[in-house]
Amino acid sequence: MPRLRLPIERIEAIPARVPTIRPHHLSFATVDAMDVVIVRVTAGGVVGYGEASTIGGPRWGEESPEGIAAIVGTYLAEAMLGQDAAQLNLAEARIARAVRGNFFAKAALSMALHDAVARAGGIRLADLLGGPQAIHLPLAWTLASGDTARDIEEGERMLALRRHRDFKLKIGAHAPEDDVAHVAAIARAFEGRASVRVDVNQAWDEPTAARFLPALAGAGVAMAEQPVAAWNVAAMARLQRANPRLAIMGDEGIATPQDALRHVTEAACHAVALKPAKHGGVAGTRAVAAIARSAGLGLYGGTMLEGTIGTLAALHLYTTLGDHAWGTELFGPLLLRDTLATSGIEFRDFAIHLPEGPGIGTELDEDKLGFFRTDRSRTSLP
Ligand code: MUC
Ligand code: MG
Repeated sequence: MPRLRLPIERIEAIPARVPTIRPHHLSFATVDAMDVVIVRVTAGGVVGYGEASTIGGPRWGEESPEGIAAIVGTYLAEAMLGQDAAQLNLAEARIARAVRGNFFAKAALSMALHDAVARAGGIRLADLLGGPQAIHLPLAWTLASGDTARDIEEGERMLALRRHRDFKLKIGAHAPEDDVAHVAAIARAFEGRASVRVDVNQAWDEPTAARFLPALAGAGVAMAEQPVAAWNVAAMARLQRANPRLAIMGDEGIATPQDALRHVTEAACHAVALKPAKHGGVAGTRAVAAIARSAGLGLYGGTMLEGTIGTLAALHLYTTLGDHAWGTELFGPLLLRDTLATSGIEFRDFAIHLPEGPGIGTELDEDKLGFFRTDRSRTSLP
């Protein structure tokens, strides 16, 4: 039986910086541009794309755009050039062994290989993964303008556009009393029309979380993401036990399958934010999702605010995983002022829609990449 052979001929990692439509305020940084690394792989003459992004450089996690580009372009390229991309299980195992950690870099290459193989077969990435269980997924939006009135106005616009009816609020940068007042005002404004969740991005210690999570639950918040430090799984468990009305979601604390197992065995959360970047690619994401699902934890299709390429790769993957109890937040391209892809994504009816392939279903816009790339001076306008 002949089989597909796709020897990897070229691996490129290109850093780029794309401005956001407004400053995005998180507990640890305010972001007005997203740093992304586009990975382009050529295998058997077929080109596939992947993307890694960081939020505020190495501040959300340990990896920086410069580091990602160096890891992909040097160490992962050395390990993978000449290997058969079509042997995806072997390829992912080799990537995992080639360097320690560096999950964002590994994920971008994993996505690009999967995209190339799907394109070579003329099918969607989701079909390569066994086929989607849904062709659209619920789409949350993050209200993080830094101002309560502006957030309410932005939320009203999203509802009127029928784009989002789940809002995640970024808190933790201000006094907790002020954060709770901010969240309560927004929850009141959207009561009965939209859900409100919060993401503390590790900013609180356990006593602060113990004191203020009940107030958030009382204001109508149904889910609180990573209220305490990623390492503090024991505190997550105590907080979850003390706040049964609230789903505590693990994000920064759940990268590897072992992290997921630990959260399960310690009953440390009711929900898990998936992010291919955190999990090192397709195989890692599926492993974490399987553990979470087996333990009855709700899945959330998370984002690192990637542009169109990374967002599409995550979307194809998430559609194959079954029910996402908390929906997705794959809105990255909507927060960016421009795109590095030749086509957009369909965002409508409060959902993100799976495109037709092949692969992820779009192409890299070389002119835009030429304009936004940060590794050489700009030569032309987009
Ligand atoms: C995070 O921690 O979840 C996802 C959405 C958003 O606004 O920030 C990210 C990161
Ligand atoms: Mg988060």
